[in-house]
Amino acid sequence: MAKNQESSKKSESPQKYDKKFLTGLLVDMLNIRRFEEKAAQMYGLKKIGGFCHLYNGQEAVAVGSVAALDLKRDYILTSYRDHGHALAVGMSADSVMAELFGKITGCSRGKGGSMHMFDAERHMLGGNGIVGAQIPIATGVAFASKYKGTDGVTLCYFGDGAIHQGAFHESLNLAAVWKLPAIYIVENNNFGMGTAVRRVSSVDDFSVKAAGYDIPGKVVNGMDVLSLYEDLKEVIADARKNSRPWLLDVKTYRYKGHSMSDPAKYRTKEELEKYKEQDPILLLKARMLKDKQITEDEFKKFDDEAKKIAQASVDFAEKSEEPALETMYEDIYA
Ligand SMILES: Cc1ncc(C[n+]2csc(CCOP(=O)(O)OP(=O)(O)O)c2C)c(N)n1
Repeated sequence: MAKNQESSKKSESPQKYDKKFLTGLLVDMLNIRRFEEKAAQMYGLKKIGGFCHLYNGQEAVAVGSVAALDLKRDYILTSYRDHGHALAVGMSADSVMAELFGKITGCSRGKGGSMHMFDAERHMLGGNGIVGAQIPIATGVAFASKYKGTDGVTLCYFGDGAIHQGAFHESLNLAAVWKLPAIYIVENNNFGMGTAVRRVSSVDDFSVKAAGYDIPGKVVNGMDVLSLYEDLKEVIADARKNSRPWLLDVKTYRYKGHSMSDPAKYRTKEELEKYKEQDPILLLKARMLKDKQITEDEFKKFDDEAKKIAQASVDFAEKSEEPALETMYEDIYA
């Protein structure tokens, strides 16, 4: 039977990584954080309609895992909390913000909105509004990679609420039987909307569920981008080499409410502050400062640049046109 693993990488020194690589991770996380803050502000100004789920606090998960991929052959799919994943694969802030604004220059031509970021060229096969919908789709993508012999792996991100959907069981069973190179990543942020995970889950550690499919499982620290990157490197290499699925319980935390309409009264300020002490951006910054791989001035420069990119994306979205009325009947498959 496949054995589960606990991440042993708690506080690796970043010294073995060069400054360029670490700066890349830091800048990617900063860009997501500042983008999400700007999106929240624009939502408040009613520039963005519909649902909007922010990724603040969870940045290390998308950034660290995408950094471990080879996006020429690998794919990712995720839930409606998808802005961070879109930016992490290199989609422009302009195309993501314009999508939030419902403009024709958005990545889904303004027809998808917050929950439907998509970029086939960059192998980001979408956010999904239906909880857990991406799990069977990702399983199919992994099947296609195996069938075509591309050696590609598929990362499928979903929440701790989604793991209780029947589609999870059906998908993991098939992925195990067909030995598919799919990595199922529970972004375990402690809550499914306002419901704490301990109130709805029979287990604390989701990786134990891997045993039910005879596949390997692992608990991963989702606040430390470097240890997550290292864990994912190993898991991806194994899934690619041995063509087999994995289940990862990635421990993370969302700073904002479930969506823009949620004041998050179901948790204490103290709990939120406790998690913010291990903020993924500040953790990496502290390590880089300690190892003299960044200065406070450089950090400020990157942060200012991230704010500029977010503001520029708003300017771009504001200036863009809405989809023309006749495009209403385009992009419809059924
Ligand atoms: C099939 C389905 N049921 C219910 C909903 C309503 N809903 C939207 S998000 C959500 C909570 C999911 O939480 P989780 O999977 O933990 O992801 P997170 O929001 O924490 O990222 C629910 C119940 C939905 N969109 N789809």
